[in-house]
Amino acid sequence: MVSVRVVVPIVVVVLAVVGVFLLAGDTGRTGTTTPATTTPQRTETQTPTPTPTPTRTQAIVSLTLYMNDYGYNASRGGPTIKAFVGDLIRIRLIGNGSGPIVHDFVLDEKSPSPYNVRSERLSRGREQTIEFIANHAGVFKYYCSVAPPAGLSHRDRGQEGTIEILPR
Ligand SMILES: [Cu+2]
Repeated sequence: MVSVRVVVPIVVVVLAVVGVFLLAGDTGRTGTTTPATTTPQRTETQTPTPTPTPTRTQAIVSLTLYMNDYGYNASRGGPTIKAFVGDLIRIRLIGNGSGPIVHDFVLDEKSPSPYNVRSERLSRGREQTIEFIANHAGVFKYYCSVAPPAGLSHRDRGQEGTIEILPR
């Protein structure tokens, strides 16, 4: 175990020195910085060797949905969410049902869709942020899966919306 303690700092120092000489900027392995894919020091160092272009920055489709009785940001239905394949979809869900009524956000085989996204069931004032990658192109329905023992399900009351994932 002693050797590990000694080796790790040496590796860190070596990597840091190598990184300085190469001016390549991949010092993410030192553990002090996150392994970001960007090379922000490029403008300062003017590396002579061509650096491969980083992969395309991932688009983030972000929105907030208030989960009302019985719609998303609405009393019925919900906004159409539009994204491209590969986008990260980040949805902040805020429970806004009345009384004990809870709501959720589901995009699954019953949508129908190839996705398997399901939030918690949130009561008024509670929130959860969900994230998923838009891996499958298509037009699908997201919906609330809550259904009381008797009467109409929330979806039957109109609590659903459309999500469109376009191919790039
Ligand atoms: Cu609901």
